[in-house]
Amino acid sequence: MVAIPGGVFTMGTQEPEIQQDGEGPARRVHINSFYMDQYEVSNQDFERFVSSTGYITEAEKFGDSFVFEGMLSEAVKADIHQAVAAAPWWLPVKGASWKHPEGPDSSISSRMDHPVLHVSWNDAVAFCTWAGKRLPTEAEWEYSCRGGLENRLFPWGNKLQPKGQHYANIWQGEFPTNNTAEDGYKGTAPVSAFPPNGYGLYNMVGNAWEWTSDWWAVHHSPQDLHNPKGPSSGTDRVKKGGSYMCHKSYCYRYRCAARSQNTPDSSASNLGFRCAADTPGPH
Ligand SMILES: [Ca+2]
Ligand SMILES: [Ca+2]
Repeated sequence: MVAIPGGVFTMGTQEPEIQQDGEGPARRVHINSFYMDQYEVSNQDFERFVSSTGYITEAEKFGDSFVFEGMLSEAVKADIHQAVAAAPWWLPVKGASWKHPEGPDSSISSRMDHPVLHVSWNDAVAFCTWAGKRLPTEAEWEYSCRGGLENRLFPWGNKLQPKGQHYANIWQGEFPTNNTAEDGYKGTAPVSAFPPNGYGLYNMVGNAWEWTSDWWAVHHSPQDLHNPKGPSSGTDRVKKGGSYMCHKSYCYRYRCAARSQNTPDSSASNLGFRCAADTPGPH
């Protein structure tokens, strides 16, 4: 983990790119020092948890999970007859789970250093609790994402590709039909790929979406806040950072201020997490 120094930052933005996501207004938020995982939780990390606890994820209990169509074999696709109306590239795949990200025939053996996927919010909380940690709040996550920079789009600045270099695993090409993988990765990348931000954190944006502890809401007070924890109740939890599937044309969410949501029992082939922890002693 990395020690994140306490401070004040501008959360959200006055120039929301996706209005309905509640990216605005910009508000001043004070954050106490805390610890943040340097990397997304990997398959290897999650396997250690499962082998020591026997934990069964929600996707395994439900018997299926959502997989991006572009990652599936023709054989698996031929068996599926339902899709999400608003996002037909998501297919519910029987037997898809963290161990089998594209269904029963697939395996993580060559991807142990990639982010664990198909973990629900409840699964993520179980892992972090086991590790003596917790999920970050949305405010802690966004503060971490910004890496000490103020009001920038990305963890490294405002330019997506400084000097033509890729800083995150997102989608190049035409979504969802043509993934050129110009950044080196068609699906997930190792959790240590790409340069870290100013706090030494990797893949805050792109690669896998990351759960936070907050309930989802789109209206925020413009007032100064101290260590906000989000609404006291809700139906969905906040996820941050976007994923390898994000392209500016339909999901410009690989920005620190961007946000989205899922129900706490949801899982998918582009959604993972990392943990945070309190600094010991008085703040
Ligand atoms: Ca990519
Ligand atoms: Ca990420």
